[in-house]
Amino acid sequence: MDGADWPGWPVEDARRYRAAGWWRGETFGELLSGWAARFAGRTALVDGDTRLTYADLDRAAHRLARALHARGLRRGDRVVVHLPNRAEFVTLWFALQRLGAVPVHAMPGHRRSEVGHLVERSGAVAYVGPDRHARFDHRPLAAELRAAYPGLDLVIIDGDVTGWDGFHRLADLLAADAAPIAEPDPPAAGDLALLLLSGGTTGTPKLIPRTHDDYACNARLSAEICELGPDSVYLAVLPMPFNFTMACPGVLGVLQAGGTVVVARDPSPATAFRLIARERVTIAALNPPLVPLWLQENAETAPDLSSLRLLQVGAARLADDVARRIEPELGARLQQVFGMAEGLINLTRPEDGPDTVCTTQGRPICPDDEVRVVGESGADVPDGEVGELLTRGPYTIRGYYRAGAVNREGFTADGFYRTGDQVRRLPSGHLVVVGRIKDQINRGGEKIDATEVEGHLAAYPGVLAAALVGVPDADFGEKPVAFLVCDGTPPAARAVGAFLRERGVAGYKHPDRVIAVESMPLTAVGKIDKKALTATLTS
Ligand code: OOB
Repeated sequence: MDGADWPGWPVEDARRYRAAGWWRGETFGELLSGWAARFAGRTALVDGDTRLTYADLDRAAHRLARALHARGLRRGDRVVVHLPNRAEFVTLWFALQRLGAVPVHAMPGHRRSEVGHLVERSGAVAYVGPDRHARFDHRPLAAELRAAYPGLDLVIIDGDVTGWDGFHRLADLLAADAAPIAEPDPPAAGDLALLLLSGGTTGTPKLIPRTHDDYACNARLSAEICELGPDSVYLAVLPMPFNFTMACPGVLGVLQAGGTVVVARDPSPATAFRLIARERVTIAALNPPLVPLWLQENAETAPDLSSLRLLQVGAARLADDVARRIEPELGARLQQVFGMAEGLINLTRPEDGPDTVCTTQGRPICPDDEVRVVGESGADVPDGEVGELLTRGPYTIRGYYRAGAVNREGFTADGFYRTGDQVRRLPSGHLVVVGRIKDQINRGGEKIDATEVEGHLAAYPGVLAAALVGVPDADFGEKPVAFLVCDGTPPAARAVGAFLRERGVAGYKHPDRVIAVESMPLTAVGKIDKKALTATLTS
């Protein structure tokens, strides 16, 4: 463990997690070798016409690891991975694991501002992206990043690199027959395996250090509860770098069970339904805004969803009445998923009754997950009462990566992560998410750090003060709205969007509406009163 960069678990806790079998001392590189030996000829991955067996995936990851090593990549190096859903994401991920290099998960929608922070904060030496995706050319972005961060000297593009000096083609590296790694420096299970980006609430994105031991536990326990096995076929609808899609149980949970991952290159229900019928998909994971789209497309086109047994929904609050329609209309069981990149995963269980499944967000996946629900004073509240959720456990981080003082706010002195979520705990241990105290907007699962966006808005010419708040939205649960105090004519939402795009801010963070106000309402302690701002729209 690298104590200088991130706080690991106290020795006593680590010993306990190992003794209980939550941590098994295996790296993802070793795990892939084991799966390849066990499930060799079975299909691991399907992406369009590409079908990789476990043996194929193992070989491809091995070959790519050698090629990356030949380009100078070493154990501990951080690599920003900015790939959308495709088989190469998985191959690359395992190639990095074999080397002990650390993928830094960027989301497909992230742009220069977010990816730049990832590079800077992680000290990444390499960037891997597609040539173009969703009408965005990643190559100028990669060139800009390379110019801005001298440490970033390796750029790998999955696609065309013609005219881009010094960029490597991922396909060439995958095909390369590089020499065996002369002096392998294999990672250990307690090492950093990946860095996830936190939704954040402080204006500066925080990186989440996950180890082989803890992340494998996350995936394995999720897979056990979802009863995955070699016959499971998982449809990856949400972005694969998202923790939900990656490990809850997602790609890693399915692979450790010997099942098959089917890649959906776009999240539309039409694509999903075609793949479900063709590949006999048994499990898929969605965020709440996708659910009504699935229900509608299902009613209109009557697709063959007969293979689908489990539909996971999470990342934002699923409305109870939408939840109740899932099983009758789609014929698949619902599972609610309340998780976080920092760790704790809550799932409803196969044995839970319909009321529990439709109205709660599940309960922790590990018996050693510790959950506290505390009031403002910091004291625990009784079951049934609302408080902030604090948690600690074998796959929940004890601090962010290279975060220093920020960790003292985000975690209690005895290592509990302050989730910023307001929940009620039922006597059964199930949690109901009722709100949050963090200054974040959850746009249908995509998290927006209000402070971060306000920093950009304040730079808009003539803006004297800016506040970003989440307002209720029928499709997304909530959407960001900007309140601005302006010197002169206030800008239209479209102009603000163009400004943010120019600054490299991901599109999902752009305010849906811009509302000019004379002045900001303030709370008793002089902070902008966001509740009062929201009330002006909803009253
Ligand atoms: C998942 O992870 P993150 O890191 O993008 O966001 C975590 C936050 C939670 O603290 C909570 O505020 C919200 O997202 N959230 C939910 C929820 N699931 C997540 N709020 C209400 N209901 C739910 N079911 O979003 C994530 C990670 C792994 C699995 C699933 C989701």
